[in-house]
Amino acid sequence: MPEILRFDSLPSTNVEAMRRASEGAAEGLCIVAREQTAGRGRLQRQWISPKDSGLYFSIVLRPQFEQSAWSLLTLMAAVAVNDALREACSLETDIKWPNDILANERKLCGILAETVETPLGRAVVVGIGINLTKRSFPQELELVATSVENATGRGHELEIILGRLTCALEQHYAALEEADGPETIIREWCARSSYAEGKLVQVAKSNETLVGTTRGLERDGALRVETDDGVIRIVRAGDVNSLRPN
Ligand code: BT5
Repeated sequence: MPEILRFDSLPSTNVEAMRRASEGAAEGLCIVAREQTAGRGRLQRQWISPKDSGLYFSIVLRPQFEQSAWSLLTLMAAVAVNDALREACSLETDIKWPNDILANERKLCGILAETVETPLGRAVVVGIGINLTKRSFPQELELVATSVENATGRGHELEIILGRLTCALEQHYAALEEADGPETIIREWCARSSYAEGKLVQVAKSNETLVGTTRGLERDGALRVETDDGVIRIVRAGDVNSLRPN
């Protein structure tokens, strides 16, 4: 069983896990909070985390494989969340590249991996926020967000989802550590994501926006997008949105 530390309230479970990692916490330490007052998304964005409305979770990892494969940790976590929700709530979800779990095309979960320097070497904290109840996001996000309660029509036990999630993380992290780990995780991710292949998307990058059709993932998890001129663009960062053909 992993060690799980529970808090009533934290600014951010990722910040707490990073602090503990920098103090030498072992791989596998999990932090769970009933609420976050400064929950973090990517690029200084916010993750809204009201009390007892979501699973706010972070885990400390100390990967021994080469750093070029660390970007796959986010994909590995998405695969684990997808499994945990199926097993605990009979809920089928989609994965939007790279880190969003969707139900009915709305965001139900976000994942944020951050690295931290520690006395035991560089560590990674993988943070996962899952909306459990209807109160987990404000009305202004109604068109883009959803929760397990919204998607299944009933409430679900946080502890059951947490139990499944830690098992699934353990299983898929072990798979990623194998020699063929990158291929395995990419295969598992593609099997669970409608965004992997043949999806018309718009990608907003920091300096440009491109439109094209998805053509699978690179070995490091980057998204391949074929633009109109037949060129394959490799996307390593950016926000992806599905476009429907007219
Ligand atoms: C993410 O960022 O989706 C990563 C979220 C990671 C949250 C977890 S919770 C546990 C751990 N501790 C932390 O401090 N963070 C992690 P990004 O792709 O940048 O999406 C952020 C955007 O999602 C925001 O700008 C909002 O538009 C939207 N958003 C914020 N809160 C939301 C919520 N509860 N449900 C759905 N969408 C939300």
